Amino acid sequence: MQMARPSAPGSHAPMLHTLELPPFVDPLPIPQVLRPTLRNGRRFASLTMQESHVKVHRDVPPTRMWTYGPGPIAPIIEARSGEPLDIEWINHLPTKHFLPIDHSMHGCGKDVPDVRAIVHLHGAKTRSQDDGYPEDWYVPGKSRVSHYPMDQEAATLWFHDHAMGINRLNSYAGLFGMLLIRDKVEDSLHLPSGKYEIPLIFFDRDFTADGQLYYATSGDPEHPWIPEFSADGLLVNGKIRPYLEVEPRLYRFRTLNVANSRFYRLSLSDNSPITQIGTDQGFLAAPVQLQSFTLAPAERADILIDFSHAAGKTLHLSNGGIDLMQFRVAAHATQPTTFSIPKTIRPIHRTPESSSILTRTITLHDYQDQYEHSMLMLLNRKRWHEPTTEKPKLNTTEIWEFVNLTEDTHPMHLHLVRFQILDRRTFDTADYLQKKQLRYVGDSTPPDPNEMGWKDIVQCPSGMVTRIIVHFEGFPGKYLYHCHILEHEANDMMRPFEVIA
Ligand SMILES: [Cu+2]
Repeated sequence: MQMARPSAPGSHAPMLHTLELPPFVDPLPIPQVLRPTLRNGRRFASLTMQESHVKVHRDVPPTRMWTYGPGPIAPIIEARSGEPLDIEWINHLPTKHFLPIDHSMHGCGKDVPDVRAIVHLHGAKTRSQDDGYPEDWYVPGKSRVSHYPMDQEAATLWFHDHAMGINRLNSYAGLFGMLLIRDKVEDSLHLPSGKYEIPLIFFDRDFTADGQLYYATSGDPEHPWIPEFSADGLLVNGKIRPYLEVEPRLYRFRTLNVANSRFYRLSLSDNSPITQIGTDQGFLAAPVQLQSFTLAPAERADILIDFSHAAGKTLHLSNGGIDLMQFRVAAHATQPTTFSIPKTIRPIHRTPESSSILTRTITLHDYQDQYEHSMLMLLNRKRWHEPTTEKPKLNTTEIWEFVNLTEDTHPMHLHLVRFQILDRRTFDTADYLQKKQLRYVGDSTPPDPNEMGWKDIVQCPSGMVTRIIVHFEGFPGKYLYHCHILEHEANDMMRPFEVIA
């Protein structure tokens, strides 16, 4: 078979050469919309984690995946600000896992069931017991109802598995989806909607020659964990390099990176402008015109693309040099378009540094063996199970500075809260490691214009101090913060924090 490549490290399976598959032969799947229904006077939705068999490409046999719902990708849940919502998450997965579990990982021993799951609604302001704490996992046959107050602004949220030590595999299997919160500000903007508003969910996967998911291992059967995962197969909404037929008019795309480790740098093949109107936690104060934008794992960008200049043409959304998907622009729009890009969107008051009552320094470490292989990644040199050290008081504001002593950019995420990025600044890492002194060697740089909104992920580059300002509001209780590279998070770049009433 021409598509079979010999084998990947740690495996004997022949692999699929996904980059040799003909691109743009499958239409982009559009996930169904799930609107909550009223049950006993409360808004309610239910989603079932289940095994499904999904066609990722015309020429690839169906792939076993684990998804929320029967489709190739979870339905998009539509919620409204101010309208509380209960979601029942039913675990109907098989009892045997099909991806390589590392039983030496924290909370991943042979004494716990292989298949276990817990859902975190990323970006939601929820009580601790509804947040999807990693140790609150449950097994097939069980379910759990989580309550989401939706006391927050319009934004692109997403849900994914967060079970201790195994969510990198559960998410890789397909356990993720998008939830949109809408509000009156959004209504008043009259943005493209209905078939002109399209979710784009990016991820990468490797496949064996028979089309099954392949997750690389270290080659050591006792410690199969790998420090980072990136694959050849580039999927959008569950298809490898699909196409989308569009009209020559303005579209809104809700983009989300659900890859385990991969960062995307997205642009249009003809370099036409992309207008970003929102980020992780909702609208920017004003639109930002971009030639390209980066999405770290878990980041979202709410973007507008105007195809009216490209009637009758094709163009591509590219990641670096590779076209991820194709837009086929029709010669004519089906109806006159009345949408225009707003000049301003919603006021965002910058949180003054003077409102912070405490600065916490969080160091990021990568411990390597003699061959420079990563063994363990930690925050403040502490493992997940060590006692909680970050205990912000409810309704107070703090500055958190992430001191990155590693060679990677880490997308750091805090549960419960939204925050603003203050700045980034290069420092002398050797000095810090030897003398524990923070000596800056560059000027501080402000966040990029498209990072000036409310965020819940911050990219923390190597050798820099990245500062955010956070108002801890909502609920007291135990939450967590972690790197959103799922391989890092599992070993052990994740720590609890507790909001104290
Ligand atoms: Cu990381």
